[in-house]
Amino acid sequence: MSVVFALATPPAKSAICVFRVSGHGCLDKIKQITGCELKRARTFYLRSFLDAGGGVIDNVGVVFFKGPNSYTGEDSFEVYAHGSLGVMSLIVDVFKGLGFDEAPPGEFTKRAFLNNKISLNEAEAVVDIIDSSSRESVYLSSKSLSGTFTDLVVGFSKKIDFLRMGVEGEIDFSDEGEDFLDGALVGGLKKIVVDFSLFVDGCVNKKHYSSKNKVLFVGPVNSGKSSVFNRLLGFERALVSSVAGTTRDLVESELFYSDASFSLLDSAGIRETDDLIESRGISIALEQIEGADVVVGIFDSFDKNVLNKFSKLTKGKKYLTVYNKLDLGPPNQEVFDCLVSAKTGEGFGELKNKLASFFKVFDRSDYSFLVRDRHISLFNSSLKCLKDALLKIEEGGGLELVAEDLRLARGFLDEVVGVKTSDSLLGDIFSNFCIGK
Ligand SMILES: Nc1nc2c(ncn2[C@@H]2O[C@H](COP(=O)(O)OP(=O)(O)OP(=O)(O)O)[C@@H](O)[C@H]2O)c(=O)[nH]1
Ligand SMILES: [Mg+2]
Repeated sequence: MSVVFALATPPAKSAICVFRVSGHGCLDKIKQITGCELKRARTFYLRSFLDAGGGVIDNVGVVFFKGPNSYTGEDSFEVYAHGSLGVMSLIVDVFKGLGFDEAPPGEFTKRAFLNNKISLNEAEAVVDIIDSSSRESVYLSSKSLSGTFTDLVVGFSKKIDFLRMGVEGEIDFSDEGEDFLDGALVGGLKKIVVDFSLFVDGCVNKKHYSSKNKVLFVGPVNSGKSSVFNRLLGFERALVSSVAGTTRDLVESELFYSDASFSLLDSAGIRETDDLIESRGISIALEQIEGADVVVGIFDSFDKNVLNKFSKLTKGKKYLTVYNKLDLGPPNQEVFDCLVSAKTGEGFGELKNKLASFFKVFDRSDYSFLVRDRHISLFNSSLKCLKDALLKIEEGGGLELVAEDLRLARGFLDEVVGVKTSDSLLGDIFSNFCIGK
């Protein structure tokens, strides 16, 4: 395979940037890059990084790994340089000049999989941990990454193989036309159906787990929606002004709080208006209610009609009413769920807690592993085959058919760990990675 390189850190100004290089022959080039030979693998060397003419670009850290004892399983090295855009661009030029190719997304992990360093589901867990937006999903992904999940799947595969060997044995020894299965094998099959069902129940689909908790702010104009939104985020994301109708477009930002991440959406204040742009903004706000998980109504006064109108607009969604501008005085009715002042910050601890309480946090012990649609579908197919095998035995079906069901059940599990995987599936999986991973 060709030598590939990639920037593993974001292409932005930072203290340090890290480049990865992998592929046969790449270690021979280190001398050219640093002007000297590095003796020991896995040792951090401080060296000069030289351009093609021998000019010093930067003082960098270099570590090399000798395959197969590397992430990719190939000879590889990493360069830790100062994180300036100029340095990054010059290093890229040097690598290109040496004939290295820019790595496509996921190339390093793909090579690790192809070189049997990790299973396919472990490669997928690498993406999951990078994508993790909550603490819980970090723990769930790291469990898959550590190999526990693979061990369990491989363990089930071995048990299925063992049962199939038993069934095949019975086929060889059974009297002509008389199919009979040893009670221990039947018991074994029943047990694996139960254990495997429990395991599948213990997996949670990444799609549901990582879906963003959408919190939409609505309310009359000038009630302080954008101010509350900004105060929650801790910075001035949305424009605030005393002019009614300031917010037109939808403004979105992420908030991480209490083990979960939220997607906060500030919207245009709702009122009757002749302004075309403002009324379009109001329509967008109303459309967003449908897709929101929680709607937060922000008000700066008590008006029964206005409150009723907003309550109706939320169409049965989870709804929190917030009275803002508490610093100017409390509301004249105690009907609000939360009282805050975006100006002073009063009441925001309670508001955040109330928001977080709307979202169920998965219990790590209930949901043991984070899986994808691909895994769920393979698990269900495998479980169906196991159940079919059991049914056939109980109904006195042919042992050949039972053996075939077990073979199929095992095959689906092979696909989970990537024993047999099509090139197009690999393409789909690895194209979702970041560059440099
Ligand atoms: N005293 C006081 N003023 C506030 C508070 N929150 C917002 N304001 C003021 O109220 C005015 C409107 O604030 P915004 O945050 O722009 O209100 P909005 O609901 O987003 O307004 P639109 O986008 O126009 O619908 C501004 O002048 C803010 O400074 C508060 O807690 N106390
Ligand atoms: Mg606003």
